[in-house]
Amino acid sequence: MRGLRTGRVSAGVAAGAAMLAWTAGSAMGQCASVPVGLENATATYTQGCYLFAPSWAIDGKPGTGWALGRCYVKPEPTLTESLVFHTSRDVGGVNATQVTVRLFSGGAWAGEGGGNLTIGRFRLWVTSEDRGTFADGKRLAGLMGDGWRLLDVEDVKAVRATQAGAENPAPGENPSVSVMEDGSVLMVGPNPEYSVCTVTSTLAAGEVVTGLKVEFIDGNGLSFLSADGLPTGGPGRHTNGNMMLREVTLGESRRASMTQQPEGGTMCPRGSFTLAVQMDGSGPFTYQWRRNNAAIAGSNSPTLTVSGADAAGAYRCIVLSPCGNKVSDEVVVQVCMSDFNCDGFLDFFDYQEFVDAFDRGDELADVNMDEFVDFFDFLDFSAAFDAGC
Ligand SMILES: [Ca+2]
Ligand SMILES: [Ca+2]
Ligand SMILES: [Ca+2]
Repeated sequence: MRGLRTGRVSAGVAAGAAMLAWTAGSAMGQCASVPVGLENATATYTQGCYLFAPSWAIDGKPGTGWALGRCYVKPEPTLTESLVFHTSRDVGGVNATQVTVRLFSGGAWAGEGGGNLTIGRFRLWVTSEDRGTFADGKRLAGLMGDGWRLLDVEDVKAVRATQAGAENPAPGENPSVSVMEDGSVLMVGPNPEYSVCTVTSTLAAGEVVTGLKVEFIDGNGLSFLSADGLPTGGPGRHTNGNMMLREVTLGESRRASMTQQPEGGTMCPRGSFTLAVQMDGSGPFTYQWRRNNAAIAGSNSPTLTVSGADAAGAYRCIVLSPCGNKVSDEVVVQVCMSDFNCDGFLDFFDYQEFVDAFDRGDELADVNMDEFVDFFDFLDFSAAFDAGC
């Protein structure tokens, strides 16, 4: 017995150029940010622990939030408090992945001279650690874990917001933001009652993120920090140290990559053969399979099943998405006419069954597909059998 061969060829130069032209003409829209769930919120500290749970910063409700303040509980102020989350799924992929973190904060506090509870200064961290090592859901002194990497701030903006979290209500002046030497974001300028601060960063190719940490740093209005030389006016926690974080959301724009290439192979005349690709990325993906460089009508899924004696050819799949277009390897599907009984082996039974069909004049024996069963079919079959397919 002989096993059947499989084949794969590299793309021809001319065919490849045609593909790229076709692809470039089909560019799609923006690479949108796809939401990623945040779970198991844990904080080092929560003011009024049972009134402002960490999980309230990820409950999707603008009216609830996690509150931070030291004045009522801690006799000695600390510089930072942190809030950590699991990501509900791994973030990042084969290619560099853009991530966006959006922090909605605010609320007015009438006491102690008044003031708005927006975020003044914060840093963002990510981790690739096992989710069992951080973010245990505790409201106080939660598990913070090790192995956090400071997220580079590529772009940041801060805008006023409504009580419901809508951005840029008119009229009014937005705060501006700057990135400090320690990687923290500092909001300066007018202090709106509610604000949204959005940070964009990019994960390295292959980096997989399992968690997010928001580290809040006092930066404004607190006398013990004035030595920092930071602006004393503008947005930031209330002068009594209070801050209300209402919602944190995370999004990713995962660049497209093809994680599974199609595999060529050999099928028998009455069998079928399935080709498949697999994509990684934010999607959505549009698939188009091509045979011998011509689009196959209706072949718009990640898999393609071909059948029939004329299925032989060179195949590839073109995948379009807002986050990148990909062209698969070109692979060859061969039809092995001498595996006459379609059992995947070439042996005496194939020969016997062909001869039987030939003697009957059965159209199955018309291996050269000229609609006659004659001596030429016999020659073709014998040659294919001798050649191994
Ligand atoms: Ca909330
Ligand atoms: Ca066989
Ligand atoms: Ca024939």
